[in-house]
Amino acid sequence: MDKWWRNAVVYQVYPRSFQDSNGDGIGDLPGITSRLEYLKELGIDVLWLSPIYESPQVDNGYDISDYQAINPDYGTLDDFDHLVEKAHSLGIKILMDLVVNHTSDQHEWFKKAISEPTSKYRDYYIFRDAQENGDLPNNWGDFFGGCAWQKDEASGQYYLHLYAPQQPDLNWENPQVRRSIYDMMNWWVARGVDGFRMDVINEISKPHDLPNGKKNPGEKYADPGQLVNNGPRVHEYLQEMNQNVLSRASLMSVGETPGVTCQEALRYANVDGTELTMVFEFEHMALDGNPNPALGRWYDGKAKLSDLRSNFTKWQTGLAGKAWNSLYWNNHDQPRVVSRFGDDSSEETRVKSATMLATMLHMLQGTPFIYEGEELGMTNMPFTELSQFEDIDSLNAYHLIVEEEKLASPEAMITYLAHHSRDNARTPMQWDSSTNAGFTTGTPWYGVNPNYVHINAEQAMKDPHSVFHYYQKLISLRHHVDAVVNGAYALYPGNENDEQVYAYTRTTASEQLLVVLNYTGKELQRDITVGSNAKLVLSNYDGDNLEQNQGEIVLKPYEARVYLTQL
Ligand code: TEU
Ligand code: CA
Repeated sequence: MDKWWRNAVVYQVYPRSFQDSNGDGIGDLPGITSRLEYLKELGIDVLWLSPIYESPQVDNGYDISDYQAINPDYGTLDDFDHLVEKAHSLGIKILMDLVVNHTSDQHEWFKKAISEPTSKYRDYYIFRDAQENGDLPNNWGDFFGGCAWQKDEASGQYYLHLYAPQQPDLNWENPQVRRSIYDMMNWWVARGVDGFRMDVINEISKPHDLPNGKKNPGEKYADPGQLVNNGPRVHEYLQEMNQNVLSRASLMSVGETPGVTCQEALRYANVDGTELTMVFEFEHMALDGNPNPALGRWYDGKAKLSDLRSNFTKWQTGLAGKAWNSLYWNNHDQPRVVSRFGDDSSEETRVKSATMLATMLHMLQGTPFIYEGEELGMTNMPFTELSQFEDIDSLNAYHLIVEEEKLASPEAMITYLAHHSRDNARTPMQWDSSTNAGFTTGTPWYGVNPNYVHINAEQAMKDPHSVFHYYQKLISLRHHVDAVVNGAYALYPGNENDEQVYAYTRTTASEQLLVVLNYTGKELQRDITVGSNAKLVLSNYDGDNLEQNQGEIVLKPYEARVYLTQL
């Protein structure tokens, strides 16, 4: 099988916020098509489209009402075909978002499940009676902070939803459900797509008797992740999907897998190719959570370098040779990386820390994912009040944590939301310094970050020192240096506990990369030996640091260096 995705770099587009073409303030498919040359210029190989299907948009498209139709806000199937055709002509592959843990409650299947409870569609979902004492079927919460059960008033039964009540979970135990999903996937493959990014795919298999979960003190509902992540039949289902769809066309498949461990990932993303080609793990996204577990990720602290390093090291060495990693800092669910792990407080620190963080990630082994605007060093939005948030998850969290459970003050929670809300990723792409950042000629569906006046693609493409040009170089290194793709990962000797500098090597039989990163805004000195035949192939500082050295290295604030040695 051709494992083309191993050398590839993926770019994620959030269609609503990328480019509007008709002035209605909502990004759309013709808008994306019009920006493909920009992506080509950046150098990416694959374009991942967040959901573009017909959807009531309760969760911005992750609630699908028709898997084989395009949301009219985004265009038509013709627009889609045109996008695929043009992307392919530029050598860009297309990755579709596949959301099959749940549908929208407006999907035909669910509407029939409710209106015709004796029809076969009832068993497409997970309905249960209340317990004899009248209690809910079990104590699960949903991942958006509510209860996982919603009452169907007509029958008195409850249906399961791991996300919003408008996102009922599909019953994967039902072979007809699985068959319909594989048929739908093959329909998209026939239309030209090159792979799928699979939403919460490790949550599709629920434990058969839906047992109660353990609750943390003070919590109303049990976190369902402990029971539904990596459920009993998930590997069986994915192998079946692989045989019916994925392996037939050398498709790339990346499973979004919250709560996945290295051990589980060895199965999902095994090199034999019997399940998926790679997974998204979440551990490095959980290193800056609140010290109080009841507040989860709602916090404004920074991750320690030692935690990031030991996590990367665990995954790099854990999967080496046995499974394939994906690499990401950002997506539509995460705040902007430069604001989160870097420093966006000045133009200088923004550019240096964004490029340092990019180097940290892109020189690792795996397939890197870039989220729209990350290549410009786009930052978090300066949110100051609740009315500015839009995302269902953020609004629910505020309601629950501040109003119901009184675990945080309104002020503290706004600070946490501003730091960590998914809305930070969803502000419109910043193309140029014209009104609305060139995203739309109308009124944008969501506010543009005011810093678009100086942080935008047009400006970045003109500036040789921009974050954009640095990403271009990282991508090019991956395409041209074998060690970036295939080199074995190792920590630089003695680097294990350094809280400020991260240094690692990637080695093949014929070459070695040395990556040195200053995680701080301070100038630092380290005892790192760079061989006399090492060539500096990338750095985020000019001139003064390019000299060879045999002993002490002096690193400027947020400096990143990559050396290549032929062995
Ligand atoms: O997100 C799932 C997800 O990232 C987690 O927040 C999840 O709720 C938790 O970790 C479970 O342990 C995906 C999509 O990326 C997101 O945009 C959707 O809202 C969600 O699924 C529902 O489709
Ligand atoms: Ca539009």
